[in-house]
Amino acid sequence: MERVFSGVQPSGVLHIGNYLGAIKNWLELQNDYQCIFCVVDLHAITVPQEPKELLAKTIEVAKIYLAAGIDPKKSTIFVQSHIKEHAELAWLLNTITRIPELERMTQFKDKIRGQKSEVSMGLFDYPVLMAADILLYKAAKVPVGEDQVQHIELARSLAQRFNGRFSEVFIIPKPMVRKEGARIMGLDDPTKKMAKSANSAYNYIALTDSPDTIREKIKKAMTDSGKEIVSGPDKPALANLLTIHSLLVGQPVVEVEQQYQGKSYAEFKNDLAEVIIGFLEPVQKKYNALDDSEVLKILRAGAKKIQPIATKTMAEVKKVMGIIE
Ligand code: AQP
Repeated sequence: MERVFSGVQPSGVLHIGNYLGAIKNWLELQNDYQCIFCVVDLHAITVPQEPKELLAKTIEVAKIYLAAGIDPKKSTIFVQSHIKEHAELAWLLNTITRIPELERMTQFKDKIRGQKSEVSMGLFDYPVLMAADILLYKAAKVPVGEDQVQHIELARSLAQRFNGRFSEVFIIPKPMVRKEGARIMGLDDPTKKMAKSANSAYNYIALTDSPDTIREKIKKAMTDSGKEIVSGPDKPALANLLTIHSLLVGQPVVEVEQQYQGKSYAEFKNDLAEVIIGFLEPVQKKYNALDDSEVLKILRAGAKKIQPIATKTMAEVKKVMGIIE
């Protein structure tokens, strides 16, 4: 079975964009691949995190994985920092990474805007750590949202460079990006992607939002000029809301458009809020029933299960690089 690797940062509340762009994809892969899903805490600390919150969010993200349907009997879930080889391999890959390769990363450029003097070396190096995450497990496929594709391109380049310079150790990973939902946009600004780190909570629907909060956020969500409920390049806000609706009910966007012909924005938004609430209800029920200590047990068991893969890859890497084990 080919291996799949992906992860989410415990850097905030998981939102519907994370679900539709990444986690929904993971659910479909569980039966056909050896799946490894990680809570990437070492990535989260590339920007300042409140320690107590980081701890709580790490468990929270794992709970969301489980509540959304990741089955620990089929897939491995674990915390990135529990496998030391992620950081170790990142260091070794740093030695073959070129500075301009990291300087052109869009996510880095976006994140440092207006705060250059505060930027950490960790944030600059984020894509190398991500390459290490993927290459360590020799994952063939990496299901992600569109924003992460550039980072996977770097992982591919580093794997090719390493294999060429030393020996064929790494598998060259491929991104798996859904056609629909790969880039869910912010509700308050449909020109930018929905993000955990957004300044306003009105940017996203958190997977743990209450029904009333969801109704309020959808009511306040931006719409475009005009009256018709149609998708299109000049209708970024509606295109985004229609995509969310379409993916959650499993109906193509054109059918949703037809359903709302002649109806008002208010009617569409009311229904969309109820669709989201209906979708999240069972997820939240499962989430609330999960016990922290049980979740921690699952995470520790996950790390134990995949540790041998990481140990083996590192031994191979060190051997071909001339590092004594
Ligand atoms: N808006 C999105 N639409 C579709 N997929 C998305 N992903 C993130 N945002 C969207 C995908 O979710 C996975 C986890 O990504 P992350 O932990 O980096 O989440 P985030 O919301 O992007 O978090 P942050 O903290 O706000 O980071 P920045 O500011 O860097 O975006 C990935 O597969 C991602 O593609």
